[in-house]
Amino acid sequence: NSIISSQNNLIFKSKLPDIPLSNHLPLHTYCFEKLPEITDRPCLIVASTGKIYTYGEAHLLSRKIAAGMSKLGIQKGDVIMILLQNSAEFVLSFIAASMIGAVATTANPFYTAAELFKQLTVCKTKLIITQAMYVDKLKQNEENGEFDFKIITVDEPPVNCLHFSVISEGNEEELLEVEIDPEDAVALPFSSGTTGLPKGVILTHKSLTTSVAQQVDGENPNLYLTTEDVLLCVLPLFHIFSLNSVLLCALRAGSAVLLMHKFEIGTLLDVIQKHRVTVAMVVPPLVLALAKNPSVAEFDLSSIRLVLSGAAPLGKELEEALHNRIPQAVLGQGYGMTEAGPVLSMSLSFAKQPLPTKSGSCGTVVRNAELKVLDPETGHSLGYNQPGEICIRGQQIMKGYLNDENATKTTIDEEGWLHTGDVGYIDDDDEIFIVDRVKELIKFKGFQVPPAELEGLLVSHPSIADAAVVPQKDVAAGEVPVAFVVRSNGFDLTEEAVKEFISKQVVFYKRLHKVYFIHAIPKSPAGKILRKDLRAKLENATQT
Ligand code: 4UV
Repeated sequence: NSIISSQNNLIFKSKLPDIPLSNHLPLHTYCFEKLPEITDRPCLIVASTGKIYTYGEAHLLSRKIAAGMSKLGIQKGDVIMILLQNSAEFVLSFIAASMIGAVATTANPFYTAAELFKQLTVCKTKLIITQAMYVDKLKQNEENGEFDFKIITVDEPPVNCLHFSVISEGNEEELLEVEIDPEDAVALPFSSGTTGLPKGVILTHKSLTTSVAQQVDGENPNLYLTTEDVLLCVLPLFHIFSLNSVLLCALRAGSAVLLMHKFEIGTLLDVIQKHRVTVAMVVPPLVLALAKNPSVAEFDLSSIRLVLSGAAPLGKELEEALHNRIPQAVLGQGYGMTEAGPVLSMSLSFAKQPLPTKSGSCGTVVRNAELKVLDPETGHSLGYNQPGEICIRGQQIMKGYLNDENATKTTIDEEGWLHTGDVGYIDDDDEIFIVDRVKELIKFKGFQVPPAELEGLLVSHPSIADAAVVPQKDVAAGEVPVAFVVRSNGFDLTEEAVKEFISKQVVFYKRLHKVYFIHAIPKSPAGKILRKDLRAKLENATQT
């Protein structure tokens, strides 16, 4: 067993030995370290057009874009926003930003203008790379706020916007070397973490190179990828799961990345068959589609050797149903959290020398990291088979939240432990099982729905006195947000009106699925919403 006792802490480690980390390197240097050996291998495959970029081409184009960004005035430490579906432009811009020491913040292109406004305000973005159809939302913000950003579109640019060629036709010979410290930020995804509103998560070059190394480096990598692999990249790259475990891991290993800009089951099956996808990173709703959709039987999925599910709990029955569909593939889970860099654990069935794993487990803690399970009552760390809050420590975790010292302090304690807000236990074989979540977060198909954001919107309604938003279990989405609402005057406000009020202001997956009117929101003496009570109320309501 891999438990050690130190200073009153019971600490779990990987069953794989620690490895030397190359985390002194800037992210782009680390990812393209083996470039000379793989220059002509496919790096990016654009599913919609069939266009292939070799490693050599991808690297050269990134250098051109980096030079182009510099010429536009982007400097070390500046934040650029990538507001795109999965595409070659997304990938190349991300790498280019790293090359000049800039920081890429990513956002969902489907966000409303108001949702984007918050992220733009916090980040002070200098440049936004997007598509013409999203420019209106950005322009609305330009009028509202004190912004000073340039907009580049990958398609025909609207007025006052530039075309992507302005940067992609940069002269790589003019690219100046910038000094990059491993502690410099490179990515700035947004996450609400354990409480409150979405915050900028500072991931440094060191965080991401460490996380990728923990997965794919070493003699016996935890996630064994080769230059022959073709990875399915259908999960959005603006979320850290796809960015890290699909894109960056693939680049480091020299595998090909098959970019799909959206999920549609027919197209997905078609491109898996056509491009002989070997590795599929998925979320549970995708497992459901692959396991249950009748059209799956019409396609040849025999190339798939590995399916990694993450971002939300995967039920045993679903895992078994998928196994029946693609019996040759190894199935398992990864467990991540944006703030954790992001990967905490991964199935050892994906290792070069695989170990047997159990259905329902989220794998074993990654190497070069420490994990402990905290008793929420006593604050003591727990041993095998006892559920508590999962905490992780290692060089991969975030540096902190952008401009939010308080939230950083409540998430990473003085000893460097990051508290996840997830409840789980470690079984006798060192496998992690997540059983509950003590944080506020709701996950709709793996997407973050921060209750505090919806509560803020609800109480801004003139007829709402108080509100609380909690998750309700849902077969297709895992969880959906539902609201408890206290009306402020009379009983005129209807469920429909509340739902509509919210849906106008948020991206589709944050929409309320049900509204319950109550007289008062249960709160602790300190004024905290008693979410557990509300969740219990829901369970009773749905059982009867
Ligand atoms: O911050 P976030 O949206 O981050 C993620 C990241 C997921 C992964 C998964 C596998 C990878 O290899 C990887 O690179 C990234 O989802 O949400 C974090 C919360 O999502 C829940 C849990 O509550 C986290 O704190 N979650 C994530 N993975 C799992 C999960 C899982 N396998 N099982 C249950 N819950």
